[in-house]
Amino acid sequence: MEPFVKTTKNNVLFEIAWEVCNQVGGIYTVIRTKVPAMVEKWEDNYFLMGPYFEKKASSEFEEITDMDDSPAGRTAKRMREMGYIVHYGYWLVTGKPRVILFDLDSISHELDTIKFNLWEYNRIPTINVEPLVNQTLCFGEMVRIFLKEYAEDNAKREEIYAQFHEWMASSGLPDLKRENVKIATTFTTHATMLGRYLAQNVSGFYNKLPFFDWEQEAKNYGILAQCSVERQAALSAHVLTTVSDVTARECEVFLGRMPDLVTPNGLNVVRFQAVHEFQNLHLKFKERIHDFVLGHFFPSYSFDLDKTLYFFTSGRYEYSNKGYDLTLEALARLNWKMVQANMDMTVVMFIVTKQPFTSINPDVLQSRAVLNELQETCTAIEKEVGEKLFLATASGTDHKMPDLNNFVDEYWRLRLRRTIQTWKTDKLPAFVTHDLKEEDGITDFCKKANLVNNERDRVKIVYHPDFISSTNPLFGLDYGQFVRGCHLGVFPSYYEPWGYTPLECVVRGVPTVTSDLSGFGDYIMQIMRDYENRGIYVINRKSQTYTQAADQMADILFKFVKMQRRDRIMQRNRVENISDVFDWMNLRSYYDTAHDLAAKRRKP
Ligand code: G6P
Ligand code: 1S3
Repeated sequence: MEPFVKTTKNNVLFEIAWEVCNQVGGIYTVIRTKVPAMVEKWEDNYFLMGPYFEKKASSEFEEITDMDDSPAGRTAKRMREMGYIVHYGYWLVTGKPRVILFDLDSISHELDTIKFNLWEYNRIPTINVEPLVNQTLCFGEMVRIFLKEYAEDNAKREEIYAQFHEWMASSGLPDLKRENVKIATTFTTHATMLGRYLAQNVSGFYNKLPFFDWEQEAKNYGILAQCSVERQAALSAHVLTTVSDVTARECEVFLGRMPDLVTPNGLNVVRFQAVHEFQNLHLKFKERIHDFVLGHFFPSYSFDLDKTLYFFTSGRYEYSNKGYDLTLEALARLNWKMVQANMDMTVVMFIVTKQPFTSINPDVLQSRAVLNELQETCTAIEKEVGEKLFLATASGTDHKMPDLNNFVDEYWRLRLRRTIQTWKTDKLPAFVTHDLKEEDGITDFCKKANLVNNERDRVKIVYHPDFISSTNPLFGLDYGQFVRGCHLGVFPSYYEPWGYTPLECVVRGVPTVTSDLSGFGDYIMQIMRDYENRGIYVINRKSQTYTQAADQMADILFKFVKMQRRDRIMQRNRVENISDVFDWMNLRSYYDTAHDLAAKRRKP
């Protein structure tokens, strides 16, 4: 790795993304977690640019009302004088970088001209596109105007770099090139539009990849505008990067250019001083998950919580892309293996995603409420018995052990009896926690495979079609705490340019399953030999059939279930130890290389 050199005052970097101050998906994580490492290098010469959405900005943006006299501040002021609304301030995240947010409504009256120019100069067709695409075109144009103005004033005395992420930020990039604006540009794509669509819809996508006609397919799926912006941005930038070798192959076919380098994703890794601290947290949050499981399952039947393992998967609902299909298939096989082997272990699998629902299932809420009531009643009885026992023994004279039953009030006896009656049910524990608006691939599979929480099953399913947050009445944990409480994260994706979910497990010391078709899995296989021993299981989806992959995964899960607690603890230590590899303080260097290359190419 190159020795770290802080920037000189003559360099400035603008990083541009639709998800700056605007969380939509994974790119937000990339940008936000990378900030501290970027600020460390670029100091005050680092600026982010994003769209301004009042509601979102209100919680993470702080306007600098007294605009500073920095060059960027002056350009923002100039754009305001031109009639545009430009917000300039701080992004309130770790590193607190300066950020420029563009109000898209302030340029929307120029949309027809913007579209005309995109066609005229770049052959990008944008007629009749959905409103979101129109917004991105407004954003791209405001970015272009800003950068052009900025470069006119400053290019003579400093090297200006611009880092664009995805097509949604980049419709102005082709014109920056055409107008020969003196900025060293890098375009990073985090997926390709066509890859996303085709992987979901065409079986054998990877084998067919070299033979797709991008334009024809873009027309088929009605995404020609998005694909054209993406392609032109990729072709216009001085440097093209993507997040993994997996996606690099798509770039060649769909964008007509092989990336110059791969820029893998990291996190802002904060490790505990004391190694055992994350193990303690695992125990703490596992007990919170126990509470949910107790309330959810025990009214119907019980099992030994000390011999229960928590697996989970999470992400957007893309049934086959995210590998939910393979996960369920492997779990059905695991269940069969565990039942055959007469095992006394139980696996509870949580599937956390987002699907339309009307409300939390009333039965699920009810058992949660009854559990709370049971807990309160028991605590009250415990207190009453404790106090009365103390008094009786302290004041007693006959040296006899008092009868504890006499210390419980009739009121509390009755209340406990009633609670126990409402507690027990003949129904099976629900395998979906919410009332879904429609059945989906997950519910269909569970019903067909009869994986519906029968008592004899060793694998139980809790399908939670909503993302987890600390205000959630079922778990009362935020996502990070929930991950810590689990034993294994399961993400055998079919289409996943990078995939943060397994990495989020690694940094919390939770073993994980990934696949060799995901960018993360592919990267791990390149940099490490003993990844499996360290708790990262990579399913071979490249060269195996679906059935073979399901078998491989069921074997891996079965092996995991047979591990002793001591081995699990040691494995968690080993997996957590990998964290530093994915710290942006180390991975930023890939972006540094890209930016250096862009600067070299910009100069004639
Ligand atoms: C952590 C705690 C231990 C606990 C263990 C449970 O390591 O520090 O005190 O016994 O978790 O591990 P398990 O894999 O059974 O949840
Ligand atoms: C993309 O977000 P997605 O979930 O739509 O970018 C992420 C960040 O690079 C990446 O982790 C993910 O695989 C991509 O698919």
